[in-house]
Amino acid sequence: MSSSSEFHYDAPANDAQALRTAIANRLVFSVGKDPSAARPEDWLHAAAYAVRDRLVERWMRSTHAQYDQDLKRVYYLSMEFLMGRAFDNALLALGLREPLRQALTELGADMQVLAALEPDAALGNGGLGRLAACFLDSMATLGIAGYGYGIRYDYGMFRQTIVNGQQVEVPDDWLTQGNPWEFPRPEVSYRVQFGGRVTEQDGRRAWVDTQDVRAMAYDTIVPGYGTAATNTLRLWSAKATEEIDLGAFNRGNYFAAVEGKNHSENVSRVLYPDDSTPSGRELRLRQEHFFVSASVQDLLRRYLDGHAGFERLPEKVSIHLNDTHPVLAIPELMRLLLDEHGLAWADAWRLCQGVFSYTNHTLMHEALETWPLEMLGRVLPRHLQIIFEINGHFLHRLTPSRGHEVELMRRVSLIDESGERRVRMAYLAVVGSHSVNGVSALHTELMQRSIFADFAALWPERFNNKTNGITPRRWLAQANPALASLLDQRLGAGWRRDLSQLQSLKPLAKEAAFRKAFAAAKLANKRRLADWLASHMGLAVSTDALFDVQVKRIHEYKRQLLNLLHVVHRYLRLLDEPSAVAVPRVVLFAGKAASAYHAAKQIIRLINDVAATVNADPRVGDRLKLVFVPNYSVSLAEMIIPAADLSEQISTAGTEASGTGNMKFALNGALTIGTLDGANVEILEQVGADNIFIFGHTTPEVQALRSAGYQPREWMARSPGLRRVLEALRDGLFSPDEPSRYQGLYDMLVNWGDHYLLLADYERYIAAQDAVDRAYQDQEAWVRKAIANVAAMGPFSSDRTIAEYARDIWRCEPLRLPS
Ligand code: 26Q
Repeated sequence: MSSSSEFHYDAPANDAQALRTAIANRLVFSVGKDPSAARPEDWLHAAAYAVRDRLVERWMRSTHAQYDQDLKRVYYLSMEFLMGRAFDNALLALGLREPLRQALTELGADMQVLAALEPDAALGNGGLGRLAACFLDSMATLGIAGYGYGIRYDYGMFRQTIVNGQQVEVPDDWLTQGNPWEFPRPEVSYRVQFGGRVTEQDGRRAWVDTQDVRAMAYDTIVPGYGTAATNTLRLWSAKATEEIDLGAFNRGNYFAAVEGKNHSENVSRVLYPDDSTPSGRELRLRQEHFFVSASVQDLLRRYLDGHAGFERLPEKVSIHLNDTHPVLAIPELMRLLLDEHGLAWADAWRLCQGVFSYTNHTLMHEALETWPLEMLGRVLPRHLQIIFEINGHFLHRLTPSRGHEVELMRRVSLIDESGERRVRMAYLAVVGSHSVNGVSALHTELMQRSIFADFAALWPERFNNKTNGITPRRWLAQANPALASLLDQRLGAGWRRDLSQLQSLKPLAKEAAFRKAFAAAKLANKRRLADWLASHMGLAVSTDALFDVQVKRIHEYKRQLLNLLHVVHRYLRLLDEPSAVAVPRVVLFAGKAASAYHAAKQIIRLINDVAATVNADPRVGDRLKLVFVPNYSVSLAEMIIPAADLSEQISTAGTEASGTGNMKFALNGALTIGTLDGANVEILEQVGADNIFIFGHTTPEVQALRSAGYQPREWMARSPGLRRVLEALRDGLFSPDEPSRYQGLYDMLVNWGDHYLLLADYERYIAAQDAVDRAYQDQEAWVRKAIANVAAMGPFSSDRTIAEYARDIWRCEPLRLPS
């Protein structure tokens, strides 16, 4: 082996000629194909390798510099990373889009066509997973030594197909063509233990007779933008030989397919396709422990590589918990420090609290993770012991001087003793961390008044807000080249790294020429989407219509059904009086339903049934089109969002922790129709009331309605229009072949309590939609509002969010890179 002083490699060149040679070499030497035999996928892989080579150089420099500077490292632990495609993102970071396009053209390939062949890395469900991906992008861009740690699922988020109007899940075999972006690291592997029992000798515990799995690392480079700094996403895979029964993958036997082989080797097989409704299955618990144990072992090894003793751990290591899913990292770190490294309890606990921080992403009771003691004790007996001991110390310290201490202890205990005893993972996260944050101002406020009220009273200094953000690289520079190049012409290119520069757009809204160019960019994006709908769905839509878009996971609290009630209302009104509907609309939905979530699946079916009726009705024509785009994904979002005129953010106030789609739409010049929920509140503050359509009950009003005994029937009785719409659904106007199909949805709203208050917000929503129509009729004014939205989005860059995490929570310094 040569020592590093005599080791040389060629820094790869970046001109089109060099890239062309590099692609040709990679095709032959890495893909192993002759150009005459190469399929488009082979060319894509060759190009990906050529691009990756250019990243590796930066990666090595960054990794060395991090080590030399002994920087504090931030470990972002997340069950989900919704990365999407890597190709265009890497090109943007390297500034290679144009030379690579040219190189490929010379080789006879179309870069755009090749790029579209890359499967999304869909290792996440929705907002939480995409946030993790945006955060990685921002950490690299800001030079923070951040590592993502997660699971390399063989099968990511399922592919959604629509058969007879209904969702059918198909496995996402994203790795079958190989993944040119990842580096397998067979030498980086750790033993992860399950089951067994705990022995004690001379006060020292040992966890024995376990079933073990090996976790093997796969690394992906995370490029920073406008810097040579890069980071690493390290995903763990449990190598196994058996395959799950993928034939049996639809609802009902989706879980059965994996559960039958609920063995350790299946642990990294498939992402749980649940959003905000944890399923509580044992395999999920095993997944959580699997990746957390490997990650903690790996980061301790890296720490000990450069430091003797654990004293400086909190100074050199931050471990961030993305929701409660990785919370087992707390007892796992305790276990390693106590049992493997022989630390005393008090020292180990101080270190734990020093390194851990936790983000909460939901307040909904049914979404809070708890695990039955029985299961935890069986799968992770040592961890359960440690959790009991943490609980004992914690409860002991609560001052027993007040009369109600027993009641308080019952409330805050890490163990829920009502019914089947369960561990409350969110409480464990709060007790074991030095920082607990919410993801929008409203959510953080509610978090401290509801689920964590007792803890916020005990430790107010621990709680803080970090309003979410999105990366402007993917969500503007990549997704919206038309607007991006207009911004470059008028503002320069600096907005990509400093989104606050968009403020300078404000005065430009007064300039007719700018408004014209801005409107032209929006139209180009609408055409791009309309062409896609025509070629992929055989659907003709007019780009003159207002594009009204709701794309996100399908969930009752997000109220896609409220949106649909408006569509039905509009349809009926159109039939009554065609001239009353002056603004033509294309209403577009996309989103997946959790495979076991019946109500969400019914909503999808209803959207498709209404679409079939409305789109086929000759009386309607271009005045109303309803579209459900199947298989919503990061890549589809990149095409759909820039084409939107109107962004639907209509969750019941107090339910959506933040939302991040709301930010993506506004950044791309859509106006929001929304409730005062999540980050909508902050979007309103930034854009001003004239540039957004806010409606509906506020959080305190929602609470008041509920505690006064909300009666949805009364709201229906007071609104003949609403009643007509609901009865149309109930009586089968959109399901003539099975008139009672939507009786259940009707009952949920009218007879079973309408938990998310759709009926209470209906009239105000219709009024807000009428206001949208009126505003859209003045196109000049509409474009001014759209520009005002883009101009106000600076604060919603994830660079701002990450800078706040770094300053307030992680207390880390950025990398200094010699250029
Ligand atoms: C837990 C246990 C078992 C199976 C599944 C789960 C599970 C998986 C995913 C529970 C929750 C999730 C996802 C939650 C989520 O995406 N929350 C969203 O987070 C965004 C980023 O902060 C917010 O913007 C959204 O408001 C919030 O809904």
